[in-house]
Amino acid sequence: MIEAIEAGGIRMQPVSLSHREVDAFYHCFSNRTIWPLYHDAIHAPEFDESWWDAYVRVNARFARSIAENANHGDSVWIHDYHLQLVPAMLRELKPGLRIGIFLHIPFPPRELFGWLPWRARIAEGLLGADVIGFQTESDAANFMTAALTFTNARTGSDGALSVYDRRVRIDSFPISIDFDEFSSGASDSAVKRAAESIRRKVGPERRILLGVDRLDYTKGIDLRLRAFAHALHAGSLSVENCVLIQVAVPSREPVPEYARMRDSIERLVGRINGEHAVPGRVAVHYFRRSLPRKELLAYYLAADAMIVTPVRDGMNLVAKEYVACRNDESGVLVLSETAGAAQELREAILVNPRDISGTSDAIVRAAKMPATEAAARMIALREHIRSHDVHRWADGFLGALCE
Ligand code: GDG
Repeated sequence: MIEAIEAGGIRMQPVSLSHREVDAFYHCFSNRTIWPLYHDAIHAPEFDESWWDAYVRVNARFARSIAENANHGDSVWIHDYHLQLVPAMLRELKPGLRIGIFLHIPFPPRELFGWLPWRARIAEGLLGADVIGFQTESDAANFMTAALTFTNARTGSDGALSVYDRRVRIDSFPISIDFDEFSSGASDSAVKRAAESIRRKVGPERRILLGVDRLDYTKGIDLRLRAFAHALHAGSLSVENCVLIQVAVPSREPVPEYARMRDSIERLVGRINGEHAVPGRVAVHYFRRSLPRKELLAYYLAADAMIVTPVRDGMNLVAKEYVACRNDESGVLVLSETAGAAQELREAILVNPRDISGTSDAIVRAAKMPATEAAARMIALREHIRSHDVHRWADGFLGALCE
């Protein structure tokens, strides 16, 4: 067993995995089976018995490690789709714990979940928890239906599920951000100076549209680029008055689908700039790297509009971070209706990201929105996120777990 690590008053107990396990458990089963399936099968999920075996083995190792480190009566909070079997495994090893699990990604409709050869095992794995948390009510409802279909769980009297006389609460706990941290970070004078410098460099008369995403096929970066190109073609926007800055953070590079997607996005950026750039003015600035936090805040501050167009997203924190940084109440958020955040952020301009001309119209509207309308929307968005921050999320989940 690897030694525990102490950091910031927290003791972390590593769980070691071999390179082969990282490949089969993480890159393959987690990110080529579960990730695409749970995001509405945007890409065909792959099903492979040996990946599943690695997933079971690694989940069992996490469960054992928790059982060795937790005391009777402790609360355990498990996170995300990589560890869906841990709740039931842990309950078996150590029945006296309170167990919660939170899924950061969507939970698919029963028809899609039913594709999984191991659907009953996964649903039963999750049902080992006392509380199963999802980002949205529809994710929670999807799980409820899947559990009733593929396991022996039955509806309990109070809307919870009943599993062999044990009560399992299924609920939504929309995750959020530390509003105060982003808001005060954005009022830092170095961040403000960096934002002014970005504006000066791209041309102070130009509207800045911003995209910030992991390079992931769920994030709709290609659709956003096509919608922006549509506006340039139509003449509703031009490189003289507008620029799109896309920050694309490399992610999951060993997974073949990600390499293909990156190539196609980069070709698209080249094509748009090839068609629309003029001397000193490109249409799209594309940064394939992760920015330090302060630089990211400077981009949030410099941007007149944030364009968030995932085809499917559990929540999307970038949308919330942008809003928290807009202390002067300027700026417009364009947001996919298929992101969990759209359930809360109703004052954003909501779009169907697959509707290229509709998204293009929304981008133009955001770029040209009168300051009074933008402020009214931004004030309402900020109020919501300020009162629904990450502390409320954590307290809500842990409160439910300790009930
Ligand atoms: C999963 C779910 C759910 C991005 N670029 C840079 C950077 N980031 C940070 C952002 C934000 C985070 O990464 C991305 O969070 P998202 O929520 O947008 O997306 P996922 O990574 O897919 O997260 C998602 C989330 O879990 C939480 O439950 O909302 O639906 O898919 O915090 O700021 N940070 C820095 N430089 C960058 O260039 N420093």
